Amino acid sequence: MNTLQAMITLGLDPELTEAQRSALDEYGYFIVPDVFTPAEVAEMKAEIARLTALEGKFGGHEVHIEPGAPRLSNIFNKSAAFDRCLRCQPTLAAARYLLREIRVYSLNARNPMKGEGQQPLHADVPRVHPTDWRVVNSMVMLDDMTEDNGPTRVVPGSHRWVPLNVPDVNMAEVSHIEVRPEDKPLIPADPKAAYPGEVRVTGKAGSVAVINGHIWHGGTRNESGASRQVLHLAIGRRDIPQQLVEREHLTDALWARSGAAERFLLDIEGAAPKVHGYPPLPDHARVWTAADMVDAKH
Ligand SMILES: O=C(O)CCC(=O)C(=O)O
Ligand SMILES: [Fe+2]
Repeated sequence: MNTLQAMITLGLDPELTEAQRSALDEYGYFIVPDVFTPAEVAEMKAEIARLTALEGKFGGHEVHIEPGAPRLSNIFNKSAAFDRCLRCQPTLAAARYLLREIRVYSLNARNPMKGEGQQPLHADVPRVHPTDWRVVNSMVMLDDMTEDNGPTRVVPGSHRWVPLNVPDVNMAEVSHIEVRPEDKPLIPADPKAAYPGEVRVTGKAGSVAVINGHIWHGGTRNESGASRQVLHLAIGRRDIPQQLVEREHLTDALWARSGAAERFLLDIEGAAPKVHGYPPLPDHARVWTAADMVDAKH
């Protein structure tokens, strides 16, 4: 199996449209409406609610817990409702275009609470040379994402700039990010503040915003308090470590229901299920705050 074959097997067009490709190249993102139907969105939302009730304050523990923005991680292994994310054509086609051979990097859910959710501007992954693209991320909107319920902000074109405030869980082998003299004037004094030219990404439930994972972006404060349930469907270059190593968390159920293409995309081919029943919750979990991400640099 390879990436092209997996997409063909799943019945997906492996190519971006010309407009999507030029937006991804030039601005670092594009938005596609109506990728998922209302019924599909409703099923995924119901499953998020069920898993959130099961996990409570530990939601997100496999990666990190974010105060003010309840998260869930490892959700392919926890529910069949998200299998359709492996057929999210715009994300997969963008990832294939930018990264060539790909696999799932992670699938997380995040819902900022009223008055919470402002993240520092960051890139999800480091980049050590100009064409070292590592991750394509996407926001699968399970609610309408509006100007005032904590939409994702992006800085168009910043995918070509220095990787900013990369979360430590995503640094892989990179221990130092070089800041060239020409990068210095771009770096914000306060990464949580509005940045000149930033855009709030909005869309109806069922839309998907696809971003180059190197673009400067972040969650914003949920002013209205309206639910803003979003999945982060992140696809990585196949030689970059997964954020969540799917085979380490593999459940019997996911193994049993997946076909060859799904197993390739999750990188669980030849794996043996390790988790029988619902994945266990820890005694304690790593809490991560936006401040940690920036403080770690100083
Ligand atoms: O949920 C969002 O709007 C973006 C979150 C994000 O960028 C992250 O957690 O890395
Ligand atoms: Fe991010």
